[in-house]
Amino acid sequence: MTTVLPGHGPEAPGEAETEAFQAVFDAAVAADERIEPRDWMPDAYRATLVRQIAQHAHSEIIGMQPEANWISRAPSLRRKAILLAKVQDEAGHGLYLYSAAETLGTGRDELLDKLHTGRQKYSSIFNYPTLTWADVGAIGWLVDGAAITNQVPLCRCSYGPYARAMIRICKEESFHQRQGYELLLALSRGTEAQKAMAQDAVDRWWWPSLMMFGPPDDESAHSAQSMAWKIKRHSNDELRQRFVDICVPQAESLGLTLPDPELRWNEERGHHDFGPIDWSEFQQVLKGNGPCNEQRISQRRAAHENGAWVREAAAVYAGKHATEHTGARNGEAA
Ligand code: BYC
Repeated sequence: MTTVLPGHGPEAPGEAETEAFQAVFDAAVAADERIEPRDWMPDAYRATLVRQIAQHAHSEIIGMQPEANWISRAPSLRRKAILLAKVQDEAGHGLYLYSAAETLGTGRDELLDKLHTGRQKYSSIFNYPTLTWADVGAIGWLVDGAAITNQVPLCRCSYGPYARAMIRICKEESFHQRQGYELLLALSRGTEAQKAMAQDAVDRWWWPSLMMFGPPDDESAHSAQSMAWKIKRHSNDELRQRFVDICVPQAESLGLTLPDPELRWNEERGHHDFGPIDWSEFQQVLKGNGPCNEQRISQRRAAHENGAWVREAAAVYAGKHATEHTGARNGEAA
């Protein structure tokens, strides 16, 4: 959809004009059209997108930490190369998403500052430690698997730049999920000790992976509005159920079990029933009391501070080039 927006013209829109723009926006959403950066959009729609995209971007870059912990200790050159590429992909995902947030008028510096000062969240899942090599497999299989389940519908998000960023991210996440599955398969077909290590990792990552989908629908503050705006296409519980249904047969093929005695197929519902999730643990992690919250954020702040010289050098370089180009246009020697 492309409309000229109020706020982009010389005068602020009047009430009638805003109503007209709202009607155009509502019709575009109803017709499954994409809203683009220069289109008019309600302030609350913009704020919700910035909140979700920023949280998503922060998750990608914080998510590099637990896996990066194993790069230097990967058991073979092949595994090291794969893990390096994966962690690098996560950085790329962060960049696409910060760029998508920028199209909404929010600068990357501002978003990073909010992350560093605890005013914006990142996914709860990255506050858990990676204790063994098998955790790299469990993250790939379960965490990336949950991410894909959640993110494939976001490729149809009503906001164009976010939807388009998600297409590439999902392709890469699928590859990440397969490498995790393949890693766990190798361990589960290995020695007894390797199989036990794989099982232990799955036992620890299963429940936090289910929490990634967010609170239950009746406690989800934003779902109803985000679904009406077609930012979210499915509720948290729907996607969580979809993920459980996908994982059960995959766990069987891996020769591993999922740590839930209540997990069973429900013929009537056509889905797997599963046991209660410990939402108090989720709330604690969100409040900053997870096992690794402090470590993750202090490492992120340190990385940002240590990278200051790169940002400064890049700004000077860009400034120099801008001057050279202007000079060249004016017929001066560079
Ligand atoms: N962790 O009303 P709700 C990855 C918050 S990256 C922390 O249901 P919404 C990967 C929520 O923000 C994975 N906070 O919210 C990277 C809200 O708080 P505020 C990240 C959570 O937005 C590297 C409150 O709880 N994926 O896969 O409608 C390596 C109420 O929730 C969480 C995305 O970000 C959580 N798990 O739905 C490997 C996907 N859940 O903001 C892998 C995009 C909820 O009011 N995001 N909260 O203070 C989404 O799809 C949605 O934002 C969510 C939550 C489904 C996560």
